[in-house]
Amino acid sequence: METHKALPTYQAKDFKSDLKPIWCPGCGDFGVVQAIYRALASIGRAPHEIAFVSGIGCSSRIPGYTTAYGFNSVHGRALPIAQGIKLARPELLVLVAGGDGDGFSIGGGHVPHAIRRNTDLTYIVMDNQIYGLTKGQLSPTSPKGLKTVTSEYGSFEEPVNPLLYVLAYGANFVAQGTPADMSGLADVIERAIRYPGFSFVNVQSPCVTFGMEEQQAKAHKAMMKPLTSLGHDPKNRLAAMDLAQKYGRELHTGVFYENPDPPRTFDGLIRERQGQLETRAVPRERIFDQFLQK
Ligand SMILES: Cc1ncc(C[n+]2csc(CCOP(=O)(O)OP(=O)(O)O)c2C)c(N)n1
Ligand code: SF4
Repeated sequence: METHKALPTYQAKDFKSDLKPIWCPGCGDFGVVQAIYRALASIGRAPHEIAFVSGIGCSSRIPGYTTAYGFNSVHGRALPIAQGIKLARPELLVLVAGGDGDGFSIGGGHVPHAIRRNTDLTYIVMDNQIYGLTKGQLSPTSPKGLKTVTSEYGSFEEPVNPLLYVLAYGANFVAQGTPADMSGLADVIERAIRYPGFSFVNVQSPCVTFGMEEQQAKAHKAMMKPLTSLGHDPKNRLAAMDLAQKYGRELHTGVFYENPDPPRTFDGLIRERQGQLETRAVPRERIFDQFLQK
């Protein structure tokens, strides 16, 4: 008689590494990593099947606190590295994380290209509206008027709106969460990971040391408006963009946009082309040349 071995199941604790986080007590990133553990347990992939890439910043320490393969890489360069990993090892589940400075300042130029290329990965930004690691300078998402060590008179600049930014460039899965609502955050991260293609989660993650009062957990609990309670249809990109314009004034949580008809992924198209060339017995080293010539 044939016997079937039960597939291994994972719990949140299986994704927690032995490294003790060195974040300030109360930092929102503690909640984000917990939500990631929960989401990964639901996904059910083994830690060794996950590559977790980050840039540089307090939030970019996150891969080290998980049991996945981690790369705390270079400031602003997590996305190109992660795309390279996915192309070289398509069977891996690839996660990318970092701060708003990492993603929308020094790394901002990579975001549109990662979106239009549509490599299958999940990008989680811990948006605390400040540079945490370097001790409280203005970040691209700092609100106008914010006084920091680099803006004595209050910031003169309009902030970047990460939600509108990624929607405008055509991202097919866009969500927002806060660690003040742990199960909601774990849920959107899980849905983002399950989405085939580039997916984006903006996390309003409080910086308790340099961040604003309105950006702390207590304020988030009072402000939070789940998109489901507004009757928002996540299949409607224009409605998502309309809501995203309220970034900085309202705290909407949940899925803004999920394209119900996911386009082909870059890694999928490359794999398909490689398969065609391999059946025509083209030497492996020439596969990429052939692809580029077309
Ligand atoms: C090329 C380069 N430029 C600047 C820095 C200095 N630096 C390190 S982290 C950081 C910004 C951190 O802010 P953010 O990305 O928002 O992350 P947070 O620390 O707030 O989580 C900067 C400017 C660096 N490490 N490398
Ligand atoms: S400085 Fe801010 S972002 Fe960095 S660990 Fe402390 S609270 Fe968190």
